[in-house]
Order: sequence, then C-alpha cells, then structure tokens
Amino acid sequence: MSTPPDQRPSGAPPALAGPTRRGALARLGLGAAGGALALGLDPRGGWFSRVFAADLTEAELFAKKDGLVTLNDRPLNGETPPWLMDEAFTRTSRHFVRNNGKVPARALSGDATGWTLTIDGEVKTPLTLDLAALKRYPKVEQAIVIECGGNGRVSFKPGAKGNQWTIGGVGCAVWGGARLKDVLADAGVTAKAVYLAYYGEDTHLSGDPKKVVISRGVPIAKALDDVIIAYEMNGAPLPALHGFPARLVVPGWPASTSGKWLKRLWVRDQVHDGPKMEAPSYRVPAHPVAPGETVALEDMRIIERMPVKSVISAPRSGTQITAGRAVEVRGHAWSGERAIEAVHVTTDFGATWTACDLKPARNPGAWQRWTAQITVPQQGHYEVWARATDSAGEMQPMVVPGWNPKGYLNNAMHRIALKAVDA
Ligand SMILES: Nc1nc2c(c(=O)[nH]1)N[C@H]1C(S)=C(S)[C@@H](COP(=O)(O)O)O[C@H]1N2
Ligand SMILES: [Mo]
Repeated sequence: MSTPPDQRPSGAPPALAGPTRRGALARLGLGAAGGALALGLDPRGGWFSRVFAADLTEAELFAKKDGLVTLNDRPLNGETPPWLMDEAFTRTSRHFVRNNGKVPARALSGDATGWTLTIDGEVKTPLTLDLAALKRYPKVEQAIVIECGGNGRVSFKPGAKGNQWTIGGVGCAVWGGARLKDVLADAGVTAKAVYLAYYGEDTHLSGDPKKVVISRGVPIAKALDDVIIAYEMNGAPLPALHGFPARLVVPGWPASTSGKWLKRLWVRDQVHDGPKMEAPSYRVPAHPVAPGETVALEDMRIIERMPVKSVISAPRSGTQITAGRAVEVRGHAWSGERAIEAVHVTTDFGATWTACDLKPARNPGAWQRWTAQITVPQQGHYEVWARATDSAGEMQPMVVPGWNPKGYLNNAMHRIALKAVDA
C-alpha cells in the first residue's frame, strides 16, 4: 500500500511509509490483516485488490532473500553462494537477482489488474493479452537455468566494471507459463521477422520516465524455439523481483535476454537495437584478444548460447573432512542448448581426475546433478575442482578464458578448499 520512498512526489509527507506503519502493525500482531485495516488511509485507492498486495519495497523484498550476497543495492543485484545452490532446483528465496533499473510499482503491488502484454511489429495480427488471456495458452513447467552473462566477472584481469559476480549469478528454478512460440503463432509472424525484442515496465535509475532501462531480445529462430513467457516461478505467481506479472525465460542464453516485467514484445525486421543490445553491452570480441587490449565496437559480436559450466554445491568451501574417509562432493552442470556428457573432479590440481555420477536433466534447459566420492590420503589442505564436458565435447577451462573488455563468459572450473584432519 505504501509508495516506495523514491517514487513519492517530492515534498509529499512520508506519513504512510510502509516499513514504519507495517512495523507498528506487526508489533500489534496484526500481520496481513493490518493491510486491510490501513486501507482507509491509502490515498491511492484501489483498495479491494490491495488487501492482497505484497506492499514491500524492493529493498524489503531483497531482505527476505535467504543468504544472497549483495553486489549492489542501486540497482539491486545479489548472488547466491554456491553452498546455497545444493537443492535440485533453486528455490525463489535463493535465486540471484539482477536488476538494471527499479522494480516497477505494479510488481511491488502484486496486482496485475490493468496489466497487458502487447505483441506487435512483424506480425499479421497484433495482440494485447492480459494475464487471463496469457494463461489460456497451454501451460508448460520447465526447470531452466538462467545465468547472467557477467557471472564470474570478478576473476578477469585486468578487471571489468560492473557487478563483480563470483559464481552465484546463476540459478535453475522451475518456471511456469506459455510457450512464446504459441503466442507468436497466434499473432502470425511475417516473413520479414528477424528478431524478437522485449520491453519491460521497470523504471530508469535517473527517474526519467522516457528512458528505457534495458531492451534486449533474441533472433526470431530462438524465439520460435524454446522460450517461455513465464507467469510462475517454482509454482507461485512470479515474484516482484523476478518480473511480476510475466517475463521471458530463454534457455541457455545470457539471462539478460530473459526480459522481466514484460509490457511489449516487438517482432522486428532487423537485429534489435534497444538499450544494452549495442556494443559493448553483452558482446565479446569476435576474435580472441590479449588481456587489456582495446577492442573496436564493430569487432564485437552479440553473445548467444552460454558456455559449459558447473558449480560445486557441497561441501561448502572451508569444510573440515577426515583423511582416508570418503566424502561426497556434488553440484550441478549445464551448457547452453546442450546436454552435459560428463563431469570430473580432481583433488590434486588436475593431475588425476575422477568421473562423477551424472543424472540426466529434468528437461532440456535444466542443469544436471553430479556426485562423486573423494578420499584424500593424509591431513592437510586440499582443493577440489570440477570440470564439465558437454555433448559437443566442449570442456570447462582450468583458468579464466577469453579475456574481454566487459568481463563476460567466464566458465573456468569452480574450485573449493577442504581441510583434512587425521582420523
Ligand atoms: N526488464 C528487465 N529485464 C531484465 C533485467 C532488467 O534489469 N530489466 N535484467 C536482466 C539481466 S541482466 C539478468 S541476469 C536477468 C536476471 O533475472 P533474475 O533477477 O530473475 O535472476 O534478468 C534480465 N531481465
Ligand atoms: Mo545479466
């Protein structure tokens, strides 16, 4: 019910500010009912739907996340420590968050009344769908990895500006929604269609309503393949931080293509040129370059599929183990648009490797669980490295690969440290 402080007209009294009022109501033990009691005070009206509203600011919502590490709070960006990725699929409270602007007011309200998604451009019949209309398309539920193109950026030398992701800019939640191809079939994509662009409702940090925060997309062939317009995450309505009421989920491509808080999908007759499509955003040099080299913008190409990668989710780095006793090491592995063929681990800096047990993916686009038993010979300090290989034979590099000016696509092996003591 409260307007986030940064969206209040300047000079307006903060008397109804959420945290204070809610805090007071919570102390009275009123909880959710408190929202209803405060309705009469809500100057913005619309009170029936607001009984059910989430009514939290983006910072308050982020504070409810479980153990995420804040990389930036304006815009909000947080990553998941690897030991919190140990479950089969990433629970919402542990899924990383990457925002380029501010969470839109509609998402914070949790009220989709009045929301529509327009599909236009190179289509025979432009569509305007509300949530009920979107839900009439056959529903799919898929576990899909989304990984920020800058995941692993912290390790590039020289470094790159931007969020210093370690390994936690990735998650595999179960997304529910309509297939984009079903919606596009309804609209009838024309022969001139080249690219599918998204626009979201998020607002620019500058506060300028005319400025678009980010507007990216995918080639029409990818849009007509496996992309989902999700309105659910892990069986619940899409949360505010993750794109309420609807977002794209693009399997295997940088997560920046998975547009949140959708309002428009524009089928274009050229490669999309919205904010953050243009070089150097989400682009890498078309040919390998030396670390620190200046790369001309026209020599950069758009990142498409994400490379093969894995994470060690257990044990947590720093865990104490016992020499001579088997310890289970496990994690997940994924590769854009490909299956994982094998995962290996080493405890001797790559001299010898142990093949892991590898489970098939729940569905294409999901990460795959791997497990191994390791035993170290004597007390001391050890590292465990994990290395995934995909169905095309692409394998994770041991060191940070392919230096690039913006620090994208670091798929180096994940390493943890273990301390072994004698039995
Ligand atoms: N509208 C909109 N969509 C967006 C973004 C954004 O800032 N605005 N961030 C993108 C980026 S860079 C990433 S990595 C993913 C993050 O999705 P998540 O916050 O659900 O993990 O959303 C993408 N979709
Ligand atoms: Mo991202």
